[in-house]
Amino acid sequence: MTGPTASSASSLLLTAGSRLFNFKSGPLLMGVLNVTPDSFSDGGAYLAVDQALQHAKQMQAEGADIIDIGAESSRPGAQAIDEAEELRRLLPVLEAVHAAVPLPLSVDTTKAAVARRAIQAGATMVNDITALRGDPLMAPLIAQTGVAVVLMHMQGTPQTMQQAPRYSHVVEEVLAFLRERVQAAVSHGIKASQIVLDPGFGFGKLEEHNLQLLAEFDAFTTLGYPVLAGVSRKQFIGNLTQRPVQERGYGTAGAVAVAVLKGAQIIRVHDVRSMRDTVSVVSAISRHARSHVEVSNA
Ligand code: HH2
Repeated sequence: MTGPTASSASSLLLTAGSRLFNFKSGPLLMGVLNVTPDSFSDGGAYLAVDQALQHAKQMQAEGADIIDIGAESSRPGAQAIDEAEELRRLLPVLEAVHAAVPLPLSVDTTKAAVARRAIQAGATMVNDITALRGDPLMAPLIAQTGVAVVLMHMQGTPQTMQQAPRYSHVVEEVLAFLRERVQAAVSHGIKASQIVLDPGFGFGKLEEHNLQLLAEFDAFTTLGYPVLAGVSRKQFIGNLTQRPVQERGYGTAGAVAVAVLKGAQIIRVHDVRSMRDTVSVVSAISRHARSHVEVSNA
């Protein structure tokens, strides 16, 4: 199955409520705003509304295109929280950011009730790490509201996913999963133009799996949907660089560069300023390489 405009990555479209993204000026940068006490790299830093708002404004100033707000950590072994607690953390921040920052807002949640309240408060994208498998009400909600949705691959759940990840062919299996989740989404009335795909770096994957997914990242772009890469500060980068989580910026830049060269359209990052520069340089090289090939083929 292919998406709305599989023939050319440069003609991909994404609709998120009334917003339309065409990726013509390069990949979009999604800045992460975690309003959690326990996220793996920035837990506790932005729990208070004014700190969170300040961080959102800073990410806007540094060149973020989208802000992804999450109130429940999905790090390996994270404690699941209930809907009331997630809303208590999320809504005041989302409302404050929506009022002050004119960027599209994404909500990182697996619960339809949380997504519904977030959409009412201004979110136009739902980043669902279960790819619509976590809550049967999520797919109908996305179809009814017309917001964009990120369908991400994960083997297991955040509580169990890093215990024994196992694949015979990681790229093939993730591709098959994403194709199947697109079918499921479309069967609920979600339009192809609402869908973003994500191979889910670190979600039930060993270092070798993450490296394989990155090395063959272009395989995901052939599905015909925008593809998101979420590599920022992740454990495999820590393993490769022997750096603690706050010192993985250069390692992250290496992985982001590969994802952009191999066609990623949305890059999810914690460090917007440095990754804006990384994405600008690599996507310019990538566009230059493509136009050069087009000219020499003409
Ligand atoms: N990674 C994290 C969370 N959400 N969503 C998508 N679509 N893709 C990802 O790779 C992804 C994601 C983990 O990062 P972070 O939000 O910083 O950590 P935590 O889950 O501990 O809050």
